Formats: sequence, structure tokens, C-alpha cells
Amino acid sequence: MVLGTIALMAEPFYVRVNGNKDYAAENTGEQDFQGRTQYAAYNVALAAGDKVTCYDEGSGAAWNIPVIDQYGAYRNFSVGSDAIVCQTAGTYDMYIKMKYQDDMWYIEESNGGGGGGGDTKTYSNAAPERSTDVMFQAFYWDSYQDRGYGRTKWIDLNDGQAEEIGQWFDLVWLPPMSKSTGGTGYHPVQYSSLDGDWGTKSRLAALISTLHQNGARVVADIVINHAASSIGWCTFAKQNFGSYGSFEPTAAWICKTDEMNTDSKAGDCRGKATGGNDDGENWDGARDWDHTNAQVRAMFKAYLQWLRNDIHIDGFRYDFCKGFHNSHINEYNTASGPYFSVMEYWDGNVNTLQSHLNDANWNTCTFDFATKYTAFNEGIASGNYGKLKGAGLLGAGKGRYAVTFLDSHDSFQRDDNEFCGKNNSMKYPGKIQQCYAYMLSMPGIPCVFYPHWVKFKAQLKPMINARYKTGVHSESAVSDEAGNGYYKATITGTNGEIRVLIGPNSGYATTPAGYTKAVTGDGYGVYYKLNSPRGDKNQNRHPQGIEEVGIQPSAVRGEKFIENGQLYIRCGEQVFDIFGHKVK
Ligand SMILES: [Ca+2]
Ligand SMILES: [Ca+2]
Repeated sequence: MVLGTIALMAEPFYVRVNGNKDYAAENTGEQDFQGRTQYAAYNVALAAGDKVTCYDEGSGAAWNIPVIDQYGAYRNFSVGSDAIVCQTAGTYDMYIKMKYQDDMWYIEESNGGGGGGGDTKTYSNAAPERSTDVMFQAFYWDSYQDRGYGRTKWIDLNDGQAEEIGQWFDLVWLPPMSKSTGGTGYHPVQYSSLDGDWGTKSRLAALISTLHQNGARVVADIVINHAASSIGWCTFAKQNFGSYGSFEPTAAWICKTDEMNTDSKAGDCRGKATGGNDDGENWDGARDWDHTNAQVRAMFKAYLQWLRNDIHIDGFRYDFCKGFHNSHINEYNTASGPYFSVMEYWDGNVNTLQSHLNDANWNTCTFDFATKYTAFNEGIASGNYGKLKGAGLLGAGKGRYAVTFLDSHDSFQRDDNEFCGKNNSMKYPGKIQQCYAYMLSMPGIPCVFYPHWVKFKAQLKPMINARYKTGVHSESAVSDEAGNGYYKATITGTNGEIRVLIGPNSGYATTPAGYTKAVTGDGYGVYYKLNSPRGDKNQNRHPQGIEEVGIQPSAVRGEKFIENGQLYIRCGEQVFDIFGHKVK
């Protein structure tokens, strides 16, 4: 009977919404990697809750396609028993890829942009669900000079490092890239100028392209609480974001609570900051923008849209989020649609972190300072392994919103003693590898810090690989126990599980029955088991710059060939497997 139905299937096909509205699906004339013929219905307008099926006019039958390609806007849909169900209202291009018992949807948002490489789709939430991403902080304080762990100018990263970084990490956080008063860049002078101490705009573009081609998304450091003036204290540089607008900020755009109005060094500028009250904290080292001013907000929306679409930035790391009300994060992300964002809200209280995520409408992640302080500083560094259980945002069940980390450019080492004190008191003092064994095994999005990568690459790679192979993600379930001198956890991924043992009494050196060793070291062991075999992470990358070679994972144009029984596709000099992963 089933075969009979297949025999009857014939064009024309339609995308049918709620059983009564049809959108014609045209034959695109293309087949995907697996030989499925592809049809497409464009600009399908859907509301949340709408049910979508495929309809065959030839047989008069509608059927549910329960598989959605993960590289499209799959997060906006769920699979129901009789249809796929739209979760996020929007206008979508829906590709039906048909093959007997192997049909699937590939769905893109119709305004999805594209072209030019990079990830310019607009995402509806900047905290990705069930994210398998691992993040990398690609700099440390003033590392445009070698300050002990190598130099990280754009050219240094692009020449010899970016391929490896792109292959092992999914999100690469670059330092503030705008023209600034100098140094690391946290006092920007002109957002729309990308020439600074890290290098030129063209060097930056080359680095972004290399990272995309090797499978990573690029996260820009966004400093919007404050800026430096260009002349004196109250003259600000013009901002030109091309088609997204140009702006001429004045002292009226600065909070009246800024020190411009009180500091004697402001000279003639004293009293000229006439904006509203700061809706967050004041930063006394630079001029605080008045985010209650619609012109200021328009400038930052244009800035972020320009970064997304013209510079091919995929995500944002928001600096000093104590400095302004975090509802603005939601507003700016909604306007620019990043794949991912993370707030730097420097507070170790897990309830405070959640309160500010709530202010941002949960449309972002935040750095998990609670895990840093509780699990690492008070826990591992003090030999108190009980602190690892239930710590931070992970313990609160908010792994989707947590970016875990150990040290940053601020805490690790700085010359000015501003943060660290003379004894560098904020630098993490304990066993570093144990912290990474924890972070890279647990939910959340772990962030690896450049100096730690340089020093412990041999240990970190197998940890990242175990996470990748098992499919552990930001919302993975954890089963754990802790006691005197030990923490033991099992973390469940989509393709297996990780067993992590930390502490001198954890039995870390003995491989648990049924597991494979990823890596062991001083007081820790990371082990994994898989549901099905999976290659190494750096061999299985889905290039973010895939548009540059004219390929969509859904609709592949190129030459197919079979090697060792596997189907591959060649586009120019690049070769992809059937999942769209670049293999050559
Ligand atoms: Ca200020
Ligand atoms: Ca402020």
C-alpha cells in the first residue's frame, strides 16, 4: 500500500498551512547530497502555532515530514505528530527534499540575507537552544604586543592560527575592533572606523573570512556604555555606517550624570553633558552614552546592523553591562538579529545574573561569573570539590544562557593594576586543567581563554573533542555527586555521554567500564562513550562561509563523486560530505 502511494506521488506539490492554505512548491531542478529532489515554496507567511504539511495534488494526499535540516531555521519549528509546527511567526522559504521514506524540510527565513560569506541571517533569539558551541577568547590584555603568550593582532591570528582556531572552536571572540584611544580598545573613539592597534580593516576582513571558512562564527566585542571624545571632552567623532545611517553625536547624547559635568579637567566642557540620567552605572574613565535617547539607540542599532551585514560579524559580546539598563540588549539584538550574544555583567550572584537576563528578555547569554567564583575560585582552587555541584547558572538549570569561563583579559593580567591589584589578585590561582575538564564537559557554552589555549592545547583538544563526539550541549542533563576531594558527573549528549572525574579522591586515573579515555591529567579524567561513531571535531566542520563557494547544505550545486563508498561533492577546490561538512 505504501509503495502504491509512492507510485501515485507526482507534481505539483504544495506547502499546506493548517490544512487549508496552499503555497505552490516549484521543482528547483536540484538534488541534494543524498539524491533527494528539491522543491521550494517561497515567502510562506506563518504565525506561531501554524501547522505545516506537504500536499500532493496528484494523489490528493497531505503528509507530515518529521525531519528538519538543522542548518536552516529549524529552531523556529517543532515536529508534531501530524505536521511540523511553527514556533516563531515569520516569512519562510521552505524547501521540501523528497526521497522515499527520507523526506525532509530545509527552512530559511525569507529575509535571510546571505551572500558574501558569514552568517547574516537574522535570528530570533541570541541564546541558541541546545548549543554545542565552544567559544574562544582570541586575545588577552594588550596582546597586540607579545605579553608572554604571543601576539594576537589580526595578522598574527590569520597567519598560521585561524585555521586551527576555526576548526576547534565555534565562536571566536575578537577584541574591540573600532578605532580607540589605543591599547586593547575599551575606550572607542569612532565605532565606524575599524583601523586600530589590532590592525587594519582589510586585515580584519581577511581574518573573519578565514575563521568562517574553517567553520567558526565571529563574535565582536561591543563597547556601548561609553566612548572617548575625539577632541577635548565634548567633541565626538562622526559615525558613518554606510547604508545603515550616519550620526553626529554631541554632548547632549551623554548622560548628565557623567563626570564631564563635574571633573575640573573637562574645562569648557563642564556642564555640557545634557542627556538623561544614566540608566545604569557610570564609568568614570570615559563618557557614558544616554541610552534613554532614541538617537543614541538608533546609532547603536545601525552600528550592529552594519557589523552583521557589511563586516560579517555573527555575534556580540557586550562590554560593561552594568553601565546601562539591560532591556537595551534585547532592543539591540532584536534590531540586528545576531546568532549569539553574551553580556559581561560582572557579578557572582546567580540570582542577580538571572535578573539581568530577564531584563534582556532572555534574548542573550551572559558570562557565568557565579560558576567562576563558586566552582573554580572557591571550589577547585581551594580543594573544596563540593562547590562544583549545583554551582552557578548551570546549577540553576540555565545552561542555555550561561557562558562559562575561567579567566579573561580583565582578570588574568593587566599592567595598570586597575583590576588586578599589585599582586594580580584576580587571576585564577588554582589548577587550570581541572577547571577546563569541568567546563568543557558540563552544559553552558564554555569559553577558552587564549593564554590557556597556548599553554594547554594538548589537553584541551581531547576535551573539546569528547564534547563534540558525544553531542553534549548547553542544556545537557547532568547527574553528579561530590564529596571530600572529589566531584564526579555524567553529562548526557545527543550521541553519548561524558564521564568527568575531578579531584584527588575521584578515581580519575581509572577508565570507567564502558568508556573511552579522552584525557587525564593532574587530578582529573575525562571519558566518553558514544551511541554511534563520530569523527574528530576538526575533521567535520560545517563552514560558515559556505555561501562563498555557492553551496547551501540543502541545495548543493557541484560535482558529486563516490570515494571509498562515500558520496562527496566538489565545489571548486573544496570537498564536502553529505552533511555539508568540509572534508578538504
Ligand atoms: Ca563616564
Ligand atoms: Ca552608563
